[in-house]
Amino acid sequence: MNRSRSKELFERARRAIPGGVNSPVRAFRSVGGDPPFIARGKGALIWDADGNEYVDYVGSWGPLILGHAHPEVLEAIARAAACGTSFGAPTEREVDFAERLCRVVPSMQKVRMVSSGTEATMAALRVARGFTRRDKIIKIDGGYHGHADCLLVDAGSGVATLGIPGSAGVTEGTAKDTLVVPWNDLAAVQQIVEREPVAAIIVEPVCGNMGCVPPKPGYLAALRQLTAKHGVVLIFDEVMTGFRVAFGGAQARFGITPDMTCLGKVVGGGLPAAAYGGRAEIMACIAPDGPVYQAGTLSGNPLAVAAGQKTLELLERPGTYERLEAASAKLVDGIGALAREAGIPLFATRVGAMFTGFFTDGEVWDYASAKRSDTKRFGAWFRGMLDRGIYLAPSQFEAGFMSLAHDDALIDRTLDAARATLRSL
Ligand code: KE4
Repeated sequence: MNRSRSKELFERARRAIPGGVNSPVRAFRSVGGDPPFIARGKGALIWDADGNEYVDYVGSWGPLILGHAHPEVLEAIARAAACGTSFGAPTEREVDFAERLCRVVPSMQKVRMVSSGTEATMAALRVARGFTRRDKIIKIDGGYHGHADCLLVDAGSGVATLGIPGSAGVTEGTAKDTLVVPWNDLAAVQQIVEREPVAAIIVEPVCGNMGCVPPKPGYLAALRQLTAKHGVVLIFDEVMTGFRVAFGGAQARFGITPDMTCLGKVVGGGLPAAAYGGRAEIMACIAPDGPVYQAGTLSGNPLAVAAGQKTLELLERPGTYERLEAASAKLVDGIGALAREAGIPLFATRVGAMFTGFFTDGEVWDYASAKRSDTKRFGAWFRGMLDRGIYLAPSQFEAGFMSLAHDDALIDRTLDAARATLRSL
Protein backbone atom coordinates (compact mmCIF):
# COMPACT_ATOMS: atom_id res chain seq x y z
CA MET A 1 0.00 0.00 0.00
CA ASN A 2 1.29 3.48 -0.85
CA ARG A 3 1.25 5.61 2.29
CA SER A 4 3.64 8.38 1.16
CA ARG A 5 1.31 11.22 2.19
CA SER A 6 0.94 9.72 5.67
CA LYS A 7 4.73 9.39 5.87
CA GLU A 8 5.16 13.10 5.03
CA LEU A 9 2.52 14.06 7.57
CA PHE A 10 4.15 11.90 10.25
CA GLU A 11 7.53 13.62 9.67
CA ARG A 12 5.87 17.02 10.09
CA ALA A 13 3.83 15.79 13.07
CA ARG A 14 6.92 14.57 14.92
CA ARG A 15 8.41 18.06 14.69
CA ALA A 16 5.39 19.68 16.31
CA ILE A 17 3.78 16.99 18.53
CA PRO A 18 5.47 14.60 20.99
CA GLY A 19 5.86 11.32 19.10
CA GLY A 20 3.81 12.90 16.30
CA VAL A 21 0.59 11.90 18.02
CA ASN A 22 -1.89 13.28 20.51
CA SER A 23 -2.19 9.95 22.28
CA PRO A 24 0.67 7.44 22.53
CA VAL A 25 -1.02 4.30 21.23
CA ARG A 26 -1.62 6.05 17.87
CA ALA A 27 2.13 6.01 17.12
CA PHE A 28 2.10 2.24 16.43
CA ARG A 29 5.22 1.78 18.57
CA SER A 30 4.19 -1.71 19.72
CA VAL A 31 3.31 -3.02 16.25
CA GLY A 32 6.01 -1.32 14.14
CA GLY A 33 5.63 0.74 11.01
CA ASP A 34 4.26 4.26 10.70
CA PRO A 35 0.60 5.06 11.31
CA PRO A 36 -1.65 6.00 8.39
CA PHE A 37 -3.10 9.50 8.85
CA ILE A 38 -6.87 9.21 8.58
CA ALA A 39 -8.67 11.66 6.28
CA ARG A 40 -12.30 10.57 6.71
CA GLY A 41 -14.67 7.84 7.79
CA LYS A 42 -18.12 6.66 6.77
CA GLY A 43 -19.90 3.75 8.43
CA ALA A 44 -17.37 1.01 9.19
CA LEU A 45 -14.85 2.35 6.67
CA ILE A 46 -12.04 4.88 7.01
CA TRP A 47 -9.70 6.29 4.36
CA ASP A 48 -6.14 7.50 4.92
CA ALA A 49 -4.42 10.57 3.45
CA ASP A 50 -3.32 8.46 0.44
CA GLY A 51 -6.88 7.31 -0.22
CA ASN A 52 -6.35 3.75 1.06
CA GLU A 53 -9.55 2.20 2.41
CA TYR A 54 -9.73 0.21 5.65
CA VAL A 55 -12.43 -1.67 7.55
CA ASP A 56 -12.16 0.01 10.95
CA TYR A 57 -12.28 -2.09 14.16
CA VAL A 58 -10.96 0.73 16.39
CA GLY A 59 -13.82 3.19 15.89
CA SER A 60 -11.90 5.92 17.73
CA TRP A 61 -11.29 3.37 20.56
CA GLY A 62 -14.95 2.63 21.10
CA PRO A 63 -17.14 5.74 20.63
CA LEU A 64 -18.17 5.05 17.00
CA ILE A 65 -20.46 2.10 17.76
CA LEU A 66 -22.92 3.43 15.17
CA GLY A 67 -20.15 3.81 12.57
CA HIS A 68 -18.46 6.98 11.34
CA ALA A 69 -20.40 10.09 10.24
CA HIS A 70 -23.81 8.65 11.06
CA PRO A 71 -26.23 11.06 9.32
CA GLU A 72 -28.60 11.37 12.29
CA VAL A 73 -25.74 12.07 14.70
CA LEU A 74 -24.25 14.68 12.35
CA GLU A 75 -27.65 16.31 12.02
CA ALA A 76 -28.10 16.43 15.81
CA ILE A 77 -24.66 18.06 16.20
CA ALA A 78 -25.38 20.61 13.44
CA ARG A 79 -28.73 21.50 14.98
CA ALA A 80 -27.16 22.02 18.40
CA ALA A 81 -24.25 24.02 16.93
CA ALA A 82 -26.64 26.41 15.22
CA CYS A 83 -27.75 27.49 18.71
CA GLY A 84 -24.18 28.08 19.91
CA THR A 85 -21.41 25.69 20.89
CA SER A 86 -20.99 26.21 24.63
CA PHE A 87 -22.42 28.39 27.39
CA GLY A 88 -20.83 27.36 30.68
CA ALA A 89 -24.34 27.50 32.05
CA PRO A 90 -27.05 24.90 32.69
CA THR A 91 -29.09 23.81 29.67
CA GLU A 92 -32.25 21.73 29.23
CA ARG A 93 -30.29 19.31 27.06
CA GLU A 94 -28.08 18.33 30.01
CA VAL A 95 -31.12 17.63 32.20
CA ASP A 96 -32.66 15.39 29.54
CA PHE A 97 -29.35 13.54 29.22
CA ALA A 98 -28.83 13.12 32.95
CA GLU A 99 -32.36 11.74 33.30
CA ARG A 100 -31.71 9.30 30.45
CA LEU A 101 -28.43 8.07 31.98
CA CYS A 102 -30.07 7.60 35.39
CA ARG A 103 -32.88 5.68 33.71
CA VAL A 104 -30.67 3.26 31.75
CA VAL A 105 -27.60 2.71 33.99
CA PRO A 106 -28.72 0.71 37.06
CA SER A 107 -26.22 2.26 39.53
CA MET A 108 -26.82 5.88 38.53
CA GLN A 109 -29.13 7.75 40.88
CA LYS A 110 -27.24 10.99 40.12
CA VAL A 111 -24.68 11.78 37.43
CA ARG A 112 -22.15 14.53 36.75
CA MET A 113 -20.86 15.11 33.20
CA VAL A 114 -17.19 15.71 32.39
CA SER A 115 -15.20 15.73 29.14
CA SER A 116 -13.07 12.58 29.21
CA GLY A 117 -12.86 9.16 30.80
CA THR A 118 -9.79 10.31 32.72
CA GLU A 119 -11.77 13.09 34.36
CA ALA A 120 -14.60 10.69 35.17
CA THR A 121 -12.42 8.14 36.96
CA MET A 122 -10.24 10.76 38.67
CA ALA A 123 -13.35 12.49 40.02
CA ALA A 124 -15.08 9.26 41.05
CA LEU A 125 -12.07 8.26 43.14
CA ARG A 126 -11.85 11.68 44.80
CA VAL A 127 -15.56 11.45 45.64
CA ALA A 128 -15.15 7.93 47.04
CA ARG A 129 -12.29 9.16 49.23
CA GLY A 130 -14.34 12.16 50.36
CA PHE A 131 -17.35 9.98 51.10
CA THR A 132 -15.46 7.30 53.07
CA ARG A 133 -12.74 9.62 54.49
CA ARG A 134 -10.28 6.86 53.62
CA ASP A 135 -7.10 7.25 51.58
CA LYS A 136 -6.24 3.91 50.01
CA ILE A 137 -7.64 2.78 46.65
CA ILE A 138 -7.24 -0.51 44.79
CA LYS A 139 -6.84 -0.94 41.06
CA ILE A 140 -6.32 -4.00 38.85
CA ASP A 141 -2.89 -4.83 37.45
CA GLY A 142 -3.19 -4.14 33.71
CA GLY A 143 -6.34 -2.07 34.21
CA TYR A 144 -6.31 1.36 32.60
CA HIS A 145 -8.59 4.19 33.65
CA GLY A 146 -7.01 7.22 31.99
CA HIS A 147 -3.97 9.15 33.09
CA ALA A 148 -4.79 10.51 36.56
CA ASP A 149 -1.67 10.27 38.75
CA CYS A 150 -3.23 7.91 41.28
CA LEU A 151 -4.07 5.48 38.48
CA LEU A 152 -0.69 5.49 36.72
CA VAL A 153 0.60 3.04 39.31
CA ASP A 154 2.08 -0.39 38.68
CA ALA A 155 1.95 -3.49 40.80
CA GLY A 156 4.87 -3.70 43.22
CA SER A 157 6.60 -7.04 43.72
CA GLY A 158 4.37 -9.83 44.91
CA VAL A 159 0.61 -9.76 45.13
CA ALA A 160 -1.51 -6.98 46.66
CA THR A 161 1.44 -4.77 47.47
CA LEU A 162 1.92 -1.03 47.59
CA GLY A 163 1.82 0.55 44.15
CA ILE A 164 4.93 1.94 42.51
CA PRO A 165 4.85 4.87 40.09
CA GLY A 166 3.81 3.64 36.65
CA SER A 167 5.00 6.81 34.93
CA ALA A 168 7.70 9.41 35.40
CA GLY A 169 6.21 12.37 37.20
CA VAL A 170 4.01 10.29 39.50
CA THR A 171 5.33 10.65 43.05
CA GLU A 172 5.98 7.87 45.55
CA GLY A 173 3.60 9.77 47.83
CA THR A 174 0.80 9.34 45.33
CA ALA A 175 1.61 5.75 44.40
CA LYS A 176 1.73 4.57 48.00
CA ASP A 177 -2.03 5.08 48.37
CA THR A 178 -2.83 2.91 45.36
CA LEU A 179 -2.75 -0.85 45.86
CA VAL A 180 -2.62 -3.12 42.84
CA VAL A 181 -4.10 -6.63 42.59
CA PRO A 182 -4.36 -9.16 39.75
CA TRP A 183 -7.62 -9.32 37.77
CA ASN A 184 -9.96 -12.21 38.65
CA ASP A 185 -8.20 -12.73 42.00
CA LEU A 186 -10.70 -12.14 44.81
CA ALA A 187 -8.36 -13.38 47.55
CA ALA A 188 -5.91 -10.58 46.76
CA VAL A 189 -8.66 -7.99 47.32
CA GLN A 190 -9.86 -9.79 50.44
CA GLN A 191 -6.32 -9.76 51.90
CA ILE A 192 -6.23 -5.96 51.62
CA VAL A 193 -9.74 -4.97 52.72
CA GLU A 194 -9.54 -7.23 55.78
CA ARG A 195 -6.16 -5.68 56.67
CA GLU A 196 -6.81 -1.96 56.27
CA PRO A 197 -9.46 0.67 55.43
CA VAL A 198 -9.88 1.18 51.68
CA ALA A 199 -11.90 3.98 50.06
CA ALA A 200 -12.60 2.29 46.74
CA ILE A 201 -11.70 -0.34 44.23
CA ILE A 202 -11.98 0.61 40.57
CA VAL A 203 -12.35 -2.12 37.95
CA GLU A 204 -13.17 -2.40 34.28
CA PRO A 205 -15.98 -4.98 34.69
CA VAL A 206 -14.73 -6.49 31.45
CA CYS A 207 -11.05 -5.63 31.11
CA GLY A 208 -10.28 -4.02 27.78
CA ASN A 209 -6.88 -2.45 28.41
CA MET A 210 -4.90 -5.65 28.73
CA GLY A 211 -6.79 -6.88 25.73
CA CYS A 212 -10.40 -8.04 26.27
CA VAL A 213 -10.35 -10.25 29.40
CA PRO A 214 -13.77 -11.12 30.88
CA PRO A 215 -14.45 -11.53 34.61
CA LYS A 216 -14.40 -15.18 35.75
CA PRO A 217 -17.89 -16.51 36.55
CA GLY A 218 -18.87 -15.26 40.01
CA TYR A 219 -15.94 -12.87 40.40
CA LEU A 220 -17.93 -9.63 40.11
CA ALA A 221 -20.70 -10.90 42.41
CA ALA A 222 -18.12 -11.89 45.02
CA LEU A 223 -16.37 -8.52 44.63
CA ARG A 224 -19.70 -6.76 45.14
CA GLN A 225 -20.36 -8.74 48.33
CA LEU A 226 -16.84 -8.20 49.72
CA THR A 227 -16.81 -4.44 49.07
CA ALA A 228 -20.29 -3.99 50.57
CA LYS A 229 -19.19 -5.87 53.68
CA HIS A 230 -16.15 -3.58 54.19
CA GLY A 231 -17.70 -0.25 53.14
CA VAL A 232 -15.43 -0.06 50.11
CA VAL A 233 -16.91 1.96 47.23
CA LEU A 234 -17.11 -0.35 44.20
CA ILE A 235 -16.47 1.69 41.07
CA PHE A 236 -17.18 0.16 37.65
CA ASP A 237 -15.14 1.96 35.04
CA GLU A 238 -17.55 1.44 32.11
CA VAL A 239 -15.88 3.98 29.85
CA MET A 240 -15.29 1.14 27.38
CA THR A 241 -17.96 -1.42 28.34
CA GLY A 242 -20.79 1.11 28.75
CA PHE A 243 -23.37 0.74 25.95
CA ARG A 244 -20.96 -1.78 24.33
CA VAL A 245 -21.48 -5.06 26.17
CA ALA A 246 -25.15 -4.25 26.83
CA PHE A 247 -27.27 -1.10 26.70
CA GLY A 248 -26.95 -0.60 30.47
CA GLY A 249 -23.30 -1.67 30.40
CA ALA A 250 -21.60 -4.63 32.05
CA GLN A 251 -23.57 -3.95 35.24
CA ALA A 252 -26.77 -4.70 33.30
CA ARG A 253 -25.26 -7.69 31.45
CA PHE A 254 -23.97 -9.34 34.64
CA GLY A 255 -26.67 -8.05 36.99
CA ILE A 256 -24.20 -6.46 39.44
CA THR A 257 -24.86 -2.92 40.70
CA PRO A 258 -21.69 -1.03 41.69
CA ASP A 259 -21.75 2.02 43.98
CA MET A 260 -20.40 4.28 41.23
CA THR A 261 -19.98 4.09 37.46
CA CYS A 262 -17.75 5.96 35.03
CA LEU A 263 -18.85 6.40 31.41
CA GLY A 264 -17.08 7.78 28.33
CA LYS A 265 -16.52 6.96 24.66
CA VAL A 266 -19.97 5.87 23.35
CA VAL A 267 -21.73 8.28 25.73
CA GLY A 268 -20.29 11.20 23.74
CA GLY A 269 -21.11 9.71 20.34
CA GLY A 270 -17.65 10.64 19.07
CA LEU A 271 -17.47 14.06 20.74
CA PRO A 272 -15.75 14.80 24.09
CA ALA A 273 -18.25 13.76 26.78
CA ALA A 274 -17.95 11.46 29.75
CA ALA A 275 -19.71 11.10 33.09
CA TYR A 276 -19.54 9.63 36.57
CA GLY A 277 -22.46 8.78 38.79
CA GLY A 278 -23.78 6.48 41.46
CA ARG A 279 -25.69 6.26 44.70
CA ALA A 280 -27.36 9.53 45.66
CA GLU A 281 -25.74 9.58 49.13
CA ILE A 282 -22.28 9.35 47.56
CA MET A 283 -23.04 11.92 44.87
CA ALA A 284 -24.30 14.28 47.58
CA CYS A 285 -20.65 14.85 48.49
CA ILE A 286 -19.92 16.77 45.28
CA ALA A 287 -19.68 20.56 45.10
CA PRO A 288 -21.75 22.62 45.27
CA ASP A 289 -23.83 20.23 47.40
CA GLY A 290 -20.90 18.79 49.31
CA PRO A 291 -17.21 19.17 50.18
CA VAL A 292 -15.63 17.31 47.23
CA TYR A 293 -14.61 19.73 44.50
CA GLN A 294 -14.83 18.93 40.80
CA ALA A 295 -15.49 21.27 37.87
CA GLY A 296 -15.08 21.66 34.09
CA THR A 297 -15.44 24.43 31.53
CA LEU A 298 -16.92 22.23 28.84
CA SER A 299 -18.68 19.70 31.08
CA GLY A 300 -22.05 18.85 29.51
CA ASN A 301 -21.09 20.63 26.30
CA PRO A 302 -24.24 21.02 24.16
CA LEU A 303 -22.70 19.51 21.00
CA ALA A 304 -21.27 16.50 22.81
CA VAL A 305 -24.54 15.97 24.67
CA ALA A 306 -26.48 16.19 21.40
CA ALA A 307 -24.20 13.56 19.83
CA GLY A 308 -24.46 11.37 22.93
CA GLN A 309 -28.22 11.70 23.21
CA LYS A 310 -28.79 10.79 19.57
CA THR A 311 -26.36 7.85 19.84
CA LEU A 312 -28.12 6.40 22.89
CA GLU A 313 -31.51 6.98 21.25
CA LEU A 314 -30.44 4.93 18.23
CA LEU A 315 -28.79 2.24 20.39
CA GLU A 316 -31.96 1.83 22.47
CA ARG A 317 -33.85 0.59 19.40
CA PRO A 318 -34.90 -3.09 19.63
CA GLY A 319 -32.49 -5.62 18.10
CA THR A 320 -29.36 -3.44 18.40
CA TYR A 321 -27.44 -5.65 20.82
CA GLU A 322 -28.50 -8.87 19.17
CA ARG A 323 -27.02 -7.49 15.93
CA LEU A 324 -23.79 -6.43 17.64
CA GLU A 325 -23.45 -9.85 19.32
CA ALA A 326 -24.06 -11.70 16.03
CA ALA A 327 -21.59 -9.58 14.06
CA SER A 328 -18.92 -9.90 16.77
CA ALA A 329 -19.42 -13.65 17.06
CA LYS A 330 -19.18 -14.09 13.27
CA LEU A 331 -15.87 -12.21 13.22
CA VAL A 332 -14.26 -13.70 16.32
CA ASP A 333 -15.41 -17.29 15.75
CA GLY A 334 -14.34 -16.95 12.11
CA ILE A 335 -10.83 -15.79 12.99
CA GLY A 336 -10.54 -18.49 15.65
CA ALA A 337 -11.38 -21.18 13.09
CA LEU A 338 -8.89 -19.73 10.58
CA ALA A 339 -6.14 -19.66 13.22
CA ARG A 340 -6.77 -23.33 14.03
CA GLU A 341 -6.66 -24.13 10.27
CA ALA A 342 -3.33 -22.31 10.00
CA GLY A 343 -1.98 -24.01 13.14
CA ILE A 344 -1.50 -20.63 14.89
CA PRO A 345 -2.15 -20.67 18.66
CA LEU A 346 -4.77 -18.01 19.35
CA PHE A 347 -6.86 -17.43 22.50
CA ALA A 348 -9.83 -15.37 21.30
CA THR A 349 -12.02 -13.49 23.79
CA ARG A 350 -15.24 -11.57 23.29
CA VAL A 351 -17.93 -9.91 25.40
CA GLY A 352 -20.67 -8.18 23.46
CA ALA A 353 -19.09 -5.93 20.84
CA MET A 354 -15.52 -5.94 22.18
CA PHE A 355 -12.93 -8.64 21.53
CA THR A 356 -9.25 -9.62 21.36
CA GLY A 357 -7.16 -12.39 19.79
CA PHE A 358 -4.22 -13.26 22.05
CA PHE A 359 -1.34 -14.93 20.21
CA THR A 360 -0.67 -17.45 22.94
CA ASP A 361 -1.31 -21.15 23.42
CA GLY A 362 -2.42 -20.61 27.02
CA GLU A 363 -5.63 -19.16 28.39
CA VAL A 364 -5.78 -15.46 29.34
CA TRP A 365 -7.56 -14.48 32.57
CA ASP A 366 -5.31 -11.66 33.86
CA TYR A 367 -2.45 -9.35 32.86
CA ALA A 368 0.31 -11.85 33.69
CA SER A 369 -1.19 -14.46 31.32
CA ALA A 370 -1.95 -11.79 28.68
CA LYS A 371 1.72 -10.76 28.72
CA ARG A 372 2.73 -14.29 27.74
CA SER A 373 1.35 -13.51 24.26
CA ASP A 374 3.76 -13.38 21.32
CA THR A 375 3.75 -9.62 20.66
CA LYS A 376 6.16 -9.99 17.72
CA ARG A 377 3.71 -12.31 15.99
CA PHE A 378 0.88 -9.92 16.90
CA GLY A 379 2.83 -7.12 15.16
CA ALA A 380 3.16 -9.22 11.99
CA TRP A 381 -0.56 -10.03 12.15
CA PHE A 382 -1.45 -6.38 12.64
CA ARG A 383 0.73 -5.18 9.73
CA GLY A 384 -0.49 -7.96 7.44
CA MET A 385 -4.10 -7.07 8.12
CA LEU A 386 -3.39 -3.34 7.72
CA ASP A 387 -1.80 -3.95 4.31
CA ARG A 388 -4.92 -5.93 3.36
CA GLY A 389 -7.17 -3.00 4.33
CA ILE A 390 -8.19 -4.04 7.85
CA TYR A 391 -7.51 -1.53 10.62
CA LEU A 392 -7.18 -3.35 13.97
CA ALA A 393 -6.20 -1.96 17.37
CA PRO A 394 -2.40 -1.40 17.15
CA SER A 395 -1.48 -3.37 20.28
CA GLN A 396 -1.89 -6.91 21.58
CA PHE A 397 -3.08 -5.35 24.82
CA GLU A 398 -6.03 -3.42 23.41
CA ALA A 399 -9.57 -4.49 22.56
CA GLY A 400 -11.16 -4.41 19.12
CA PHE A 401 -14.56 -2.85 18.58
CA MET A 402 -17.52 -3.87 16.43
CA SER A 403 -20.08 -1.34 15.17
CA LEU A 404 -23.60 -1.54 13.77
CA ALA A 405 -22.11 -0.47 10.43
CA HIS A 406 -20.04 -3.68 10.01
CA ASP A 407 -22.28 -5.76 7.72
CA ASP A 408 -21.73 -9.37 6.63
CA ALA A 409 -19.89 -8.32 3.47
CA LEU A 410 -17.31 -6.31 5.44
CA ILE A 411 -16.86 -9.12 7.97
CA ASP A 412 -16.37 -11.60 5.10
CA ARG A 413 -13.77 -9.20 3.64
CA THR A 414 -12.06 -9.19 7.04
CA LEU A 415 -12.08 -13.00 7.25
CA ASP A 416 -10.58 -13.27 3.75
CA ALA A 417 -7.76 -10.91 4.84
CA ALA A 418 -7.33 -12.92 8.06
CA ARG A 419 -7.03 -16.20 6.14
CA ALA A 420 -4.23 -14.81 3.97
CA THR A 421 -2.48 -13.06 6.86
CA LEU A 422 -2.55 -16.05 9.21
CA ARG A 423 -1.12 -18.23 6.46
CA SER A 424 1.70 -15.70 6.00
CA LEU A 425 2.71 -15.76 9.71
P1 KE4 B 1 -10.04 9.03 28.06
O1 KE4 B 1 -9.45 9.97 29.08
O2 KE4 B 1 -9.01 8.54 27.07
O3 KE4 B 1 -11.31 9.56 27.41
O4 KE4 B 1 -10.56 7.72 28.87
C1 KE4 B 1 -9.65 7.00 29.65
C2 KE4 B 1 -10.16 5.60 29.84
C3 KE4 B 1 -10.81 5.28 31.02
N1 KE4 B 1 -11.29 4.03 31.24
C4 KE4 B 1 -11.15 3.06 30.31
C5 KE4 B 1 -11.68 1.69 30.60
C6 KE4 B 1 -10.51 3.34 29.07
O5 KE4 B 1 -10.38 2.34 28.16
C7 KE4 B 1 -10.00 4.62 28.83
C8 KE4 B 1 -9.28 4.98 27.55
N2 KE4 B 1 -9.08 3.90 26.64
C9 KE4 B 1 -7.97 4.06 25.71
C10 KE4 B 1 -7.88 2.79 24.87
N3 KE4 B 1 -7.44 1.70 25.62
C11 KE4 B 1 -8.14 5.28 24.85
C12 KE4 B 1 -7.18 5.34 23.69
C13 KE4 B 1 -6.03 6.22 23.98
O6 KE4 B 1 -5.54 6.25 25.13
O7 KE4 B 1 -5.61 6.88 23.02
